[in-house]
Amino acid sequence: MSKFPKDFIWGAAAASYQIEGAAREEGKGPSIWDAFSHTPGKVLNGDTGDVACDHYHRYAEDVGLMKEIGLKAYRFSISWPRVIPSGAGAVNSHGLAFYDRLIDTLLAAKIVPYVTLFHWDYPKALYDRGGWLDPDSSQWFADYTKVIVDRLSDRVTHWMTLNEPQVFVGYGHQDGNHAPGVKLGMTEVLRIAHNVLLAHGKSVQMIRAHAKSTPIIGYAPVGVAKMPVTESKEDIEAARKATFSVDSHNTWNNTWWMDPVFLGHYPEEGLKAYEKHLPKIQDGDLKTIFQPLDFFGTNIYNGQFVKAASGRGFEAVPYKMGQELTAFKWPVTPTCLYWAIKFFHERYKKPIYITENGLSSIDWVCVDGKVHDAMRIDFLTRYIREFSRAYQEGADIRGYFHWSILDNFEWAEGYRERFGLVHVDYVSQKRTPKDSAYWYRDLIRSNGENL
Ligand code: IFM
Repeated sequence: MSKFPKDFIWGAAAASYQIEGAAREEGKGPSIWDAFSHTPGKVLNGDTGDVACDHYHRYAEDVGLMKEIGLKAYRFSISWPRVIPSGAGAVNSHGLAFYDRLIDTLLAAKIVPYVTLFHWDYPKALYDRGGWLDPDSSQWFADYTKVIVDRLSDRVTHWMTLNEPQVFVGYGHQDGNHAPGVKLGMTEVLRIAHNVLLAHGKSVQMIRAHAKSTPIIGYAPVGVAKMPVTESKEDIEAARKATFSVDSHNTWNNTWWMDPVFLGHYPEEGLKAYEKHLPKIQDGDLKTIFQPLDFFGTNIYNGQFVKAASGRGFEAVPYKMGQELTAFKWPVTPTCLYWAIKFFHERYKKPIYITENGLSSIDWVCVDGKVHDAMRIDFLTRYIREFSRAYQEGADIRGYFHWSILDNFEWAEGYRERFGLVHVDYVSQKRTPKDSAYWYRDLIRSNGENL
């Protein structure tokens, strides 16, 4: 058996606010990330996405690099306020024209565009009208979706609605360390979560109703991975339970975000855990949320080991002494790409894409002019081998998107964390493909057989 399916999609990903720059150019409206990053003390070093990788102007060079690497697909997001400056209503033709140019350049390079409709740069004007708490918020998102689909679906067939709702809802609206930077209680957070899920459902309906070519639609929540500390039957069952568990104090889980979308109902455990804070769920809401999807996308970087225990059936196991860590201080746990994929496939029974995975490491341009990121190559080798193992055992995997194509603006961490296959010097905007870019090129050429 080969290590990956024949038409496997090897890609890389990025998101609008993290790379585009041109924050105030050609009619773009402000997003909550523009406001947040310009608020003193919110982002490390006072970094902002004003210029970022200047991809808005350098997209052709960037697509050229993607072509050199041999990417089959590029996952990028649309900046909602670039296209509709006040979030609802008038459309900015320059904004749409940018995405036209980007898509045409990708297609000319034989790279398939995978479009994410929302990756966190929410229009500031809509936030000021109530944001995701507003009962109309799901319709605002659906209307924005229509504008994009009307314009781009003659060339785009692959769509994702939302990126990592756990993060933009949890970090943005509960912890307050991401935009918009508010600390709301669970009742409001769950109301937002429900509106966000409705937005997903309405957006899928809009894509299906208006796409000019048959759309292939997915969603990209965080995969909160739990791995068994041993491969005993008991620990494996504990990991399965933990993967689908819900804690009452936050929404950092899988099932609250995945069960309504893929199974048509909220998880029982969540309904109990959140009992005191549940939003009003109107008749028909779950039907709206539960739209047929073509694939299950998920972003996974690390996981937590668990073991069997009494009570809930599982217990977290502390990381080993001297646990390997990324520059971001995230644990390096390759088996998360095996266990999470196995469990998600069992429960949701959909074709799977890893829509993000990668490593932040300490990269710089060396005296020989190259970037020797050996740790990224090692990280990817280990993780992608585990992903292949899930395939060997029956998971229906369709693609893998490396995060990220370029070093970029890492939200509250500013430019400190470097996730790219391509190094970016933010002063000169010079791009330097790292050793991992050439390694990924060879991996793509062999369809993963060289792992
Ligand atoms: O950079 C982020 C991305 O925007 C969402 N997923 C995780 C990445 C690394 O933190």
